[in-house]
Amino acid sequence: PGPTLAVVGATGAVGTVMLQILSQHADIWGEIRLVASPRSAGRKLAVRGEETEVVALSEEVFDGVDIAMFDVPDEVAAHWAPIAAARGVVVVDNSAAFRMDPDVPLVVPEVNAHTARVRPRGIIANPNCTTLSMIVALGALHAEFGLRELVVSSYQAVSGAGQAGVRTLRQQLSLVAGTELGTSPGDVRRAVGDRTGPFPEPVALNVVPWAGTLREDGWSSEEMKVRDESRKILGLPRLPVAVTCVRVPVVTAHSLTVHARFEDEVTVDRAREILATAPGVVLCDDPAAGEFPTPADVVGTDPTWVGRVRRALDDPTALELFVCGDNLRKGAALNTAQIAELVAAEMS
Ligand code: 11C
Repeated sequence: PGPTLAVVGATGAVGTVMLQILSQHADIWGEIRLVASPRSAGRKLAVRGEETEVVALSEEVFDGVDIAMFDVPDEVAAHWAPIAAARGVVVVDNSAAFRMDPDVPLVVPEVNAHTARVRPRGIIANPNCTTLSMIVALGALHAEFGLRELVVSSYQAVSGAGQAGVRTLRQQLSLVAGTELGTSPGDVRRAVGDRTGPFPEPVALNVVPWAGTLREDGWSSEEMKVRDESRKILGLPRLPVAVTCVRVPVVTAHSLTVHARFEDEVTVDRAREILATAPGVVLCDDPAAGEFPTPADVVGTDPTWVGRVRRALDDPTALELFVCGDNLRKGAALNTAQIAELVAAEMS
């Protein structure tokens, strides 16, 4: 049989997509153990067509496990990932707890698969979903053109904030549907009241220029993650990155506008060739025919979709792009599964 896999956080928004992916991908695993908080223990979830009972997180749950995927809050991962690693488990962690640790590789298989082999702490980190939604396309362009600067804005779906984010948007939409709201200052806010869930402002009929928690000088944690993680994944520790993260009323699939400046002059034709052939990227770019990627079409798919490829009007070394990807699939569960499959291949 193949390696034994534990899915820690099997009942969350990302865990749920993970079970679908494990059921769709080639079945390389021996036992798959589903793990969650004691609150969810005893539930039965389908994986690979079999009903599997969820067990409570404990030290013993890692006995005999080869690889564990963690989709749990930062503080839970910070505590439990080292416990699992100390028992000989290779942990693939989707929290922010270890991403910037120099002894933990931050892996996107299409961009830096080789870094996954060196893992002094027994932990491999999976990037933030916003970074992941653009980095496969950027990695392909960087490999040929040499990236020198990034300016990005995100349009982030509510499922980035987990099941609570999705519940909040659905509830708010039901409160504003069929009304005349959205026509005078504060009317949406009054209709929504304190039902803003994980967001600081109403997200229905709105855009919210905020994701994550407050960091120094007015930056958000999400913005710092996009900068720090992009630098680490691309191996460009001093890359200038300007980023603004925004939440939009989309259930799933993050989008970003990207201004990327390169070493030398670039052509749109060559950029399109690179993007059209890069693994994990789909070029969807025919504005004359009204074709560009949008979350409504991208949700539920695996690739990073790229459209609106243009050369910057005032800088022949820069490109403008619109990038869109499913934040729960490539943005989280799929990338984690791909990393776990890389590690499993080492073991076979
Ligand atoms: C969001 N990207 O959309 C965030 C959620 O560091 O993995 C993921 C947080 C993280 O809210």
